[in-house]
Amino acid sequence: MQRVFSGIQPSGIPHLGNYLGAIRNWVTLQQDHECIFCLVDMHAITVWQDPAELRENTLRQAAILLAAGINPEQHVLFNQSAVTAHARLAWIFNCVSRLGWLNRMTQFKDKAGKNRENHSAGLYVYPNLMAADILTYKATRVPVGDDQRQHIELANDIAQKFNNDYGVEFFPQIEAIIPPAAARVMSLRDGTKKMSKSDPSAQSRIEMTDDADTISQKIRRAKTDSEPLPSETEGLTERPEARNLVGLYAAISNITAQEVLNEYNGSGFGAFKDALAERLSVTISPIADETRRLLDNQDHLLNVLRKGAERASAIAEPIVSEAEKLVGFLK
Ligand code: AQP
Repeated sequence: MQRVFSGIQPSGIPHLGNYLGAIRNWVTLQQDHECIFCLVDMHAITVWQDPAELRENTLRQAAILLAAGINPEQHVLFNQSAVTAHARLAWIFNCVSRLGWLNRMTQFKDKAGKNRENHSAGLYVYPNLMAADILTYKATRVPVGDDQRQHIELANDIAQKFNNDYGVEFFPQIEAIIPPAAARVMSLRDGTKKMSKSDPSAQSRIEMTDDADTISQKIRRAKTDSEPLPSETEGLTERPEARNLVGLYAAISNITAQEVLNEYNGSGFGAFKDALAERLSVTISPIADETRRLLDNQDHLLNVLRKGAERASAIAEPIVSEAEKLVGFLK
């Protein structure tokens, strides 16, 4: 059975992009993979996090994952900072990875924007830590949204360079599993920007804790244009907001964008948005309700994460200790 690793940052409330791009696929992969799911709190602090909010977000995110169908008995769910092997391997990778490789990372450029000099060194070496997260477990399959494709390629470069430098076949190559639909869900306010937890406007995203009224209100206010929906998907090429909403409808209903257009071509956005909001609520409301129930028992959540960290450490420790020996550290 292949080992899957995937992570999500507790940097806010997970949104529809995280759900369709990642979490939903994690749930499915549990059927025929050994899965390790991680709340990557060390990644989260690469940009400022209020400590109390980080704690709250980490617990809420654990609750959302359980509510969405992650099974912590058969698989492993924990928070990154509880397993020190990630930081140890990340340091080794900081020394394997090249500045030239990191300079090409578009996510750093997007997040740092024009104010590059003022961002943390952690944000810059974030992809090295991500490579360490995966290779700490020698995981070979990583379900991610399209935005992480470049980071997985970099992780493979790091694994290969480590193996070459030390003359071993120690780290495996990694395969990104990118969903065919909704691999990149866009902001509801701007169809050219990805939906993101850190967007200052909560109207830009559907959060996994939103109730049916909030979902309906956000979808009704979502930016669109004044044209009716086209009959073919080519007609969406220059219409990013319309394309995003049609893509969401298709992904949540497990049909193609063309099938959505077959039903709605020629109509305006009013009825289409109502139907979309309804479909989103059917999936999200039960997850939101179960999340609220789970959050009433924080001891249970802490216990799940603690046990998950113990099991993760048991897998990670021999792998990272061996990597340290290969580097020449006295053990
Ligand atoms: N808009 C998106 N569409 C599809 N997939 C997405 N993912 C994130 N945004 C979208 C996927 O969700 C997983 C977890 O992401 P993350 O929390 O680790 O980090 P991120 O990609 O940086 O997500 P955000 O929401 O934009 O967080 P902030 O604002 O804190 O940086 C990943 O698999 C990601 O591909």
